[in-house]
Amino acid sequence: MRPTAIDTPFFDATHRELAIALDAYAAREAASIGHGGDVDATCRAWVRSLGDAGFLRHCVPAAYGGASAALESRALCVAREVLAYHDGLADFAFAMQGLGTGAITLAGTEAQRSRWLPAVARGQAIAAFALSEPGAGSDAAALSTTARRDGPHWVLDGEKTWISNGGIADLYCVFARTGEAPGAKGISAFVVPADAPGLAVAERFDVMAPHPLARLAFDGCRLPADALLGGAGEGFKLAMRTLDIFRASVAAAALGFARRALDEASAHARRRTMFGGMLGDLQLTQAALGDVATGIEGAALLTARAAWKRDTGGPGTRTTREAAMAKLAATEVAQQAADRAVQLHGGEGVRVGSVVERLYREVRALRIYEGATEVQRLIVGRDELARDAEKGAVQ
Ligand code: COS
Repeated sequence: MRPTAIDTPFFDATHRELAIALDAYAAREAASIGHGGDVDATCRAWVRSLGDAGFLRHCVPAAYGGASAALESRALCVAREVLAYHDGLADFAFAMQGLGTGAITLAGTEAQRSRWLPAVARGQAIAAFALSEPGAGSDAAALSTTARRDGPHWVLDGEKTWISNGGIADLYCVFARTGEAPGAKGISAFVVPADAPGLAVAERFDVMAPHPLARLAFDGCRLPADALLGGAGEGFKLAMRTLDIFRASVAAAALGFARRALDEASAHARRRTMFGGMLGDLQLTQAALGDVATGIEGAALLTARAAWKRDTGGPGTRTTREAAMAKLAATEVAQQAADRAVQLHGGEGVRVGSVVERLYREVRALRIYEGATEVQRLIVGRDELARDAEKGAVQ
């Protein structure tokens, strides 16, 4: 597969080379690693394979074994669109290495970066991002896990939930309330090794598109003083800055799933006879495919713009609005693409184990995690109001 917007000016020759190399790799490895069986073992296999092949270098900066000087949003997007097209767990394994260490890349000390980033880039350590809690999902600033100083230590108490890679991760990037101020300004980030005393995997979850997922319990979890990641009280902004990068990449993954669904639907429509012709001869089929293709290409341009703006905008460029639009548009169109593909396949579409049945299950969580569709809508809507207020101020 060739990423949808790869031939637009948002991308250059290095991205096209990456796409070609990954496409060949992913087709081969998806066939050899396979989809079924134990998700922990499958994810570990993908991390090892992606690390050995050098693709995880796109998840960390060059100074720590990465592929480019800074995390490159466009490379992340290219990689995720191609991987998701071939295999949801391949995309998951790749993305989590970046999301789980994104805050270390953005704000870690030299010691934190050199301890974790090279190992993550080689696929020798698995990373996770721990923000959500039983009582704080969309309203991330309401989190209640606490971190308090105790002499030379930090002590964490509370729970994190829906943590991807929970149970197989070697390190967790954890956000906890340190209380410098109420709400968002009283949260700090911590690097927590999986074997930290007082950290336990309290529960594993089965979900409709299985991947390692857990609830974590912190019970007097004792960390050294240098576990603090970034400034005290700056954890919420760090989480949001990390999400600004990875939300655009979720959009790219959605595009990969959507493109696969569209390809499966088109191929089926050209093969399946119906009413004395082919399914694809029916105008209703053509309209369904036309709507999905148009939605995918529109979302791909939003995604490319978000990634390009971040990569080329210079230090301090905010892409919150662009990343939110991209995630919103791409994940919604992926749902539509998978649903139409199932519909066009008829009974075969709901047969457990068919490609479109798998895609239908795989795209659903993308509209929820890393900021639900409703959160993206409110981010864009708030930004519209702020822009209007600015206009008012200058009139
Ligand atoms: N980059 C840098 N700073 C940011 C930021 C970003 N993308 N987003 C917010 N901030 C800053 C704000 O500027 C504000 O700082 P100041 O008070 O100094 O201006 C502070 O952070 C608080 O921001 P805000 O008031 O917008 O926070 P809210 O509590 O209203 O929350 C939403 C905003 C809903 C957008 C946020 O909670 C969110 O993204 N929720 C979804 C969480 C999520 O994605 N969870 C999934 C976890 S991974 S599966």
